[in-house]
Amino acid sequence: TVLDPTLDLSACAREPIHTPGAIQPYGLLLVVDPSRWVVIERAVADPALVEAFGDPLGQPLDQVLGGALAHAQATLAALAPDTSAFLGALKLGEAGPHHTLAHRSTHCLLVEMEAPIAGEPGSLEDLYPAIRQFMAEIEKATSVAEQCAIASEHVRTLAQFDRTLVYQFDKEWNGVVVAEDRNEILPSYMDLRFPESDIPAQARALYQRNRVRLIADCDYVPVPLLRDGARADEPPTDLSASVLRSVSPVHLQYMRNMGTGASMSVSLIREGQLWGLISCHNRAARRVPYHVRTACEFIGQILSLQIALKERALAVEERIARRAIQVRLLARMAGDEDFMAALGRDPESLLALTGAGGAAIVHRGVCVMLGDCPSQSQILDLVHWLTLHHGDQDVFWTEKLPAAWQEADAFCGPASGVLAISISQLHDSFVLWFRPEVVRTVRWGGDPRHKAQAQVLTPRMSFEAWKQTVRQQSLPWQEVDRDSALELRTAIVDIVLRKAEEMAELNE
Ligand code: BLA
Repeated sequence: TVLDPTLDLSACAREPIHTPGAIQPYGLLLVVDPSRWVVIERAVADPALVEAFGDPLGQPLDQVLGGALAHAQATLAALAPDTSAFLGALKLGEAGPHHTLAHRSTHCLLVEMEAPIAGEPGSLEDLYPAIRQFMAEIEKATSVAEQCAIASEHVRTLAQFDRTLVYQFDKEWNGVVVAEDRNEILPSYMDLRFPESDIPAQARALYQRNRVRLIADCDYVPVPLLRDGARADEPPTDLSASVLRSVSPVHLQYMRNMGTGASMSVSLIREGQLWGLISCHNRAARRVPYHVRTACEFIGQILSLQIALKERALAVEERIARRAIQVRLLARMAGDEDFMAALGRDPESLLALTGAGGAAIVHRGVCVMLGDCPSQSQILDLVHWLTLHHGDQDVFWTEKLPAAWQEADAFCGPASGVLAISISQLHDSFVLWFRPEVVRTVRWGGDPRHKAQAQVLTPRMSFEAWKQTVRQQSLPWQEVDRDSALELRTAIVDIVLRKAEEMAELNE
């Protein structure tokens, strides 16, 4: 495949991969006009089928393929828009039983029939023991990483790939490989990162919708979808829901570069969003039987649910731990005349409250410093800047302070990240927490910078990991960190008010 080197990266996301006008050659696709029940387009890979049954184009569906679909017509008629139905394995004469799927879209009905695979399981039930085993194991996992590792192993055993990995997206849709199971045929990708453009937005949208995508052979010859002349000017048919949908030539080239003849991905969806993929690779071409794909889809759904549960449970544990720290700090403050100074007498708790490397308490011009901090004058400058620019905020945070305020360049070592609460506007009272610059050493699967240069749309020819460092940035402040800071602020402000009232009573 020769790829156009003048295309830019955004072109990746614009490629209309849902209307390729062709299918992969493992069966046949009929496009049916549901108002007339006539086949208006077709792609049939096996010429023997056309010979045996005649060309379906223009034929009424109930006559097509020797009546094999006739019994399903009621099911098809009842399909709601944007839904699919599995019609079972329909026997097509000599060509054997074809797993048949129907999808109803707004304008038409897609009927797909997959050619049989030698030795495939007869039913999903045959695979149930493997699924049950998976459920038993994943329930015992103590971390998300372990859950993903268990799923990788089970999907690899079930679907028999050389390598299975779990790929997790970050906020910017770059991905990192968080679990892997493999034999010695393909290399390890564990911990590697890949740029967002490797799985462009419209591809992610399709994976959000269809949970399993099989590309059985990166060297396949596409079978064109043919229509009669009267429909020549109609827009191309949307194959979003089609299992056999032909693949972007760019991605096929990418697979060849990776040394993978076949790939399958199973979507992991958490709270309605694509969280990641279970991505499977094989050196040689490989078809995965329908029931095996369904079992893998099921494993993907169970994994998604388990990840959500585990993340929630870990978050609750973390909140309880922070609450305990807060109680300790408040007890100390309550028993002390100078409550702001009291905060500084338990450095360990104050730092642990937000997971910081350093902290400073600034009150009436006095600055108490704990852990890893900028200098006193730098902290006072920072407080001045905060008062000027963020004085109306109870809480302020950033993980890129130098990006917001250039002077912070000078002390980004201990304090690339800052979380601050303002206690009293009147007295410039602040509590600040600092996080150090994480010169994060990141391994990328491909240098994203290359893509901004000449070979842009050519998938990278090398998977050499390279190191990218993220400068002047700390680890992000999580919601639990910010909430802990804000709760401490509320408690301190209460104390300040109470002290003020006590003073007033004394003066009466
Ligand atoms: C699809 N790209 C994909 C898919 C994966 C990747 C997993 C899903 C389909 C599949 O299972 O093969 C990428 N595969 C990876 C990565 C790893 C992996 C990162 O195993 C890491 C371990 N891809 C590019 C560029 C374009 C591009 C520059 O690199 C630009 C056109 C396109 N990728 C692209 C498209 C698809 C895709 C269009 C959708 C293929 C389809 O479903 O039709």
